Amino acid sequence: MGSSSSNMNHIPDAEELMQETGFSSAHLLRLYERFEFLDREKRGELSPDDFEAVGRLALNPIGGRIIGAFFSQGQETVDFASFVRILAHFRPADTNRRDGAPQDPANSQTRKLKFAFQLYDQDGDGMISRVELLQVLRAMMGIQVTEEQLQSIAERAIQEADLDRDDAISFDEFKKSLEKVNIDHKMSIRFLR
Ligand SMILES: [Ca+2]
Ligand SMILES: [Ca+2]
Repeated sequence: MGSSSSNMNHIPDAEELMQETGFSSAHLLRLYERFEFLDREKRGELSPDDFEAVGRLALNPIGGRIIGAFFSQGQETVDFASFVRILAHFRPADTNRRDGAPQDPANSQTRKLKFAFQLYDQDGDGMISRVELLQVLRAMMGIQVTEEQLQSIAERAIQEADLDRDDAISFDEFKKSLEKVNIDHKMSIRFLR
């Protein structure tokens, strides 16, 4: 621990970020190394192009949407603090809470679900429409399924989740339909453990 704390010095606002996101200093250092690696022009900020270099994201069918989440406030670049805040959604849930941990940390069940919901709700109106659902399904399943199969999968998903029958999935409905799914497991990045 003693040797890593000296390296922490060049990380801007390291203490605040650890407090806010729950990352340990070891995590933060690793994220900083990654950030510096991606920041090819050494500007202290990343552009969407820099993310394309992350092979795993490029291969992920909804990788483009995940990259988009880093730029959701319309900004063109991401600094280290924003980078860490977004990745905090992928931190596994705490088994034992530390004193002074944030009330609603980014890795809480609800915040993880909200993050996932936004990947579907591309127009940001708070509802997943049939079209938006189809777009994600199409991206995820690619050419393995026919348009007809896709439609019927979407139809079934909407019928199961759409409790108030308005033909769209609200966040509450999304949350309820995923209650049995282990979102924490699905939305954790192994290197953050
Ligand atoms: Ca929408
Ligand atoms: Ca609904």
